[in-house]
Amino acid sequence: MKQALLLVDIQNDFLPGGALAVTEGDAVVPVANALMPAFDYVVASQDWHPPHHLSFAAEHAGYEPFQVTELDGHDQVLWPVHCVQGAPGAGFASALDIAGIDHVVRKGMERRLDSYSAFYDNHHLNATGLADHLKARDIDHLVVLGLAADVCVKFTVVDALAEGFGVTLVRDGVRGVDMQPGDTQAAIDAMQVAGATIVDSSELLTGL
Ligand code: VGL
Ligand code: ZN
Repeated sequence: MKQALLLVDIQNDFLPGGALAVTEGDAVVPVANALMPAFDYVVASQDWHPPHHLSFAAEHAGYEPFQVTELDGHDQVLWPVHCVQGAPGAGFASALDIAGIDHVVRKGMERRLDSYSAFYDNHHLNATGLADHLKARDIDHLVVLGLAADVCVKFTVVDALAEGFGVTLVRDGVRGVDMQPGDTQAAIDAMQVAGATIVDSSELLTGL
């Protein structure tokens, strides 16, 4: 079994003070930094939207962030403008040890199409190439943490399992948006039901 660490969207806009701030989102950074040296291969995803991405509420007259609209026949949650390509908010958290990252996968670049998962857009029309990239390196197990637990982490983990990867989710390495109270716990439960193993980072670090 060859494992990789997958850091999901640990970007400034998802940290306190950011455009789409996740409560305690900064708490995942030290967990990521502690785990990185224990892995031979570290992948990081980056939400990477064009300036007028249609997941932004600002692109829809009369809509506010966190409302839902329909886009190309699918429900689309409307978000604050976030993770615009090249903007500071799209950058990795400044406290993240980016020198430890071996490969970056960017997603959400198509204006009409959102992409929560690091593997596929939300309608599974296009692959990001991450699955092939990992399989080409004989990686068959992913240890996953990052932001947001109930959005991009959940979609990434579900797709990873469907692609045949084993998945370990680091419980203390995720935080959620919680648009509804309890969303984060429900997401963790759903990832476990889908086949992920849930651990605390301390369980991965003992014996190192
Ligand atoms: C995310 C909402 C919109 C995430 C990305 O990274 O969880 N959430 N875009
Ligand atoms: Zn986004």
